[in-house]
Amino acid sequence: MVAESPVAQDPQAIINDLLQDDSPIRLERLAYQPPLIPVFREGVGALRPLEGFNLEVLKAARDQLPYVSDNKLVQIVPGDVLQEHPRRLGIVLSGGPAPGGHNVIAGVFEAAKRAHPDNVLIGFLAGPKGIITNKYKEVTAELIGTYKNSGGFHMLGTGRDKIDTATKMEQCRETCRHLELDGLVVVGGDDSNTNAAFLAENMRDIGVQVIGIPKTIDGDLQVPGLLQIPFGYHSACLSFATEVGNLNSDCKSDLKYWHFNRLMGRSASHIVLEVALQTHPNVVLIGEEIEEKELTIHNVVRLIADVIVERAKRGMNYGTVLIPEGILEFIHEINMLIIKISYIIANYDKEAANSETFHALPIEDQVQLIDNHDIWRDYDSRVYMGLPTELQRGLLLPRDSHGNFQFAQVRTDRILLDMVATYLRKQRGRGIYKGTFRSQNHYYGYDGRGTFPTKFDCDYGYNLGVTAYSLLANGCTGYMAAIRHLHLPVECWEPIGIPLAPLMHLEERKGRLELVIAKQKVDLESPAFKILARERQRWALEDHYRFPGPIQFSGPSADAKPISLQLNALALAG
Ligand code: FBP
Repeated sequence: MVAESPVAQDPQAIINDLLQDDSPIRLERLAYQPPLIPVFREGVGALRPLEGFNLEVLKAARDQLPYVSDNKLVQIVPGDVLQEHPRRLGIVLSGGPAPGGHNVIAGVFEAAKRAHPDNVLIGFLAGPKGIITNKYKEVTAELIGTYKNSGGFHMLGTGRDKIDTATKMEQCRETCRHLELDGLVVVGGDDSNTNAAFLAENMRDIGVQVIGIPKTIDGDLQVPGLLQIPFGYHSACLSFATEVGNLNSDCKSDLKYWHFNRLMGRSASHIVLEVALQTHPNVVLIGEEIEEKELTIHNVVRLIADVIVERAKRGMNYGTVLIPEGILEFIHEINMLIIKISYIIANYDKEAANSETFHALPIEDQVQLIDNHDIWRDYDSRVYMGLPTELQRGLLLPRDSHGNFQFAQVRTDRILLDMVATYLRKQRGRGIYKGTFRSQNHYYGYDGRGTFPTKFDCDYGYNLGVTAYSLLANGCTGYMAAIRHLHLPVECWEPIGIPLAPLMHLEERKGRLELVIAKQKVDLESPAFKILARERQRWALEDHYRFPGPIQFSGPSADAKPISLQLNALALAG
C-alpha cells in the first residue's frame, strides 16, 4: 500500500491543524490528574492541633486582628465532615502570576464537588478588584478541564489591588453578602495574604471564612518548619535555569560573550540561589550576602570584574553572571535612598491634589523636591549623584499599589554591566586587564512567571486547593493552607493550616509602618546557601556549566523538585 502523499491532503486542513490555538503540549497536559495527599483520599479530613511550634503574635497584629489572632496551628488528619447544605465559595488570584495557580482552583473545585455536588465556586475576575467591584464568573468542570496543569492566571486574571480602606472593605463585604458566600480563598504572596488576614477579620460577622494560599515565584513566603516554599517557585526557577543553561552552552561554544542575567524575584535572592544550583554560572550574586558583608555598589562591580580579569588571564573571555533583581535593596547606601524617596513620594502624593502627583512633575522638579526635603542629607545627594543616570531615574519610578519599590522596572543587569565595562577599561589602563570584554545583558522574569507548571507545582497547587477546602469545611478562617514535607513524595505530604496573624510584622510602606506578612530572605546559614558558597569558587575560574534543559512532564526528570529544597531538607533530616 502506498502512503498518502501530504500533497494529496487538503492544504487548508493541514494549515488549520498546524496553527490550532491549543499547542499539543498544552492539550497533553490537560489529561493529567494530580494525585491526592493520602489524608484526602477518604474524605475532607478533620483537624487536630499541631504542637511543637511557638508562633507569637505581635501586639500590633493583636490590636488590628483581634479575632483571627487567637487561631492555633492545625494539622489535617483522616476524617470527614458531614455537609448537609451546599456551600458557596469564592476564589481570587492575586499579585503576579505563578505556575500552578489553575491547579489551586482545580483542587478547591474538585474537593468542593466531592464533598457536595451542589457546592458552588465563584471565581473573581482581575484579582481583588473583582471582589471590590463584584466581577466574577462561576467556575465549572468545563473551565477546569480547559486550564488544569497549564501556566498563567488567565482563567480568572489577576491584579495587585490592596483592600486598604474602609470603603473597599465594605464593598468586599457587600459582594460576598450579595453572592451569599460562606468562604473565600485568596491565592497570593505576602501582600495578598495580608489582604486575606484583614478580610478574615472583617468578614467573620457576615459568616465568610477566608483562607490564604502561599503563591509567588519569588520563593519568599516561607515559615520555618511549616512552609518550605510557595507554589510557582520551582517552575519559574526551572524556566530561568533553562535559559541560563542555554547561555552557558552558547558562551562555552563561541567563547566570546559575557552574559549578564538579571533574574526576577523582588527583594529576596531565592531564585538566583536555585538557578545557580541548577546551572553553575561563573558569578553568582546573592543580595542577602551583599548586605551582610556591607558591600557598596562599587564593591559589587569589582567583585564581578575580578572574576572577569582572572578568567581572562586563563584565556577565558566569556562567562555567565547571575544578578537578583532585588540586589539594590541589599546595597545599604542605595536602599537608604529607596526608603527616603519612597517616603518623600508618599507624603507628596498624600498632600497633593490628584492631578499633581509626584510622577506628574517633570523629572528635574522631582529631583529638586527630593533635594529640598528635610530627610535628604548632603551625603544622600553625593551618593545619588555618583550613580549612573539610568539608576538615578530608576530610583524615582512609581511604587506599586502596596508601596513596594518596583525592582522589575530597573535594568540592573545593564547598569552593572556598564559599570563593570568602565572599571575594566581602567584596569586595562593600569595594565591589570588584558582580555577582551564583549557582553550581552538579559532579563528573565515575566517569561518564567507564565511558564507551564512543573509536575511538582501541578501536584502542590492542586493539593493546596484541596487543603484550603478542608480548612473551610472544618470552620477555619484567617489561616494559610500549607503542606509539609514537600521534599518527600506526595504519599508523605502533610496538609496543615498556619494562622496568618503570627506571620505579620511591621514594615515601612508608603512612608509609614504597616502590618504585613513578613518576607523570608535567603538564610545564609542554610545548607543550600553554604553549599552554593563553597561550590561557586570552582565555578568562577573553571567551567562546570550545567545544562538543565526544559521542564519535562514525563520521564524520570518529570519528578524533579527544587535543588535548594532538597539541600535544606538535609538539615531537617539531621
Ligand atoms: P508576587 O509577589 O505577587 O508573586 O509577584 C512577584 C513578581 O513577579 C516579582 O518577582 C516582580 O518583581 C514583580 O512581581 C513584578 O511586578 P509587576 O507584575 O507589577 O510588574
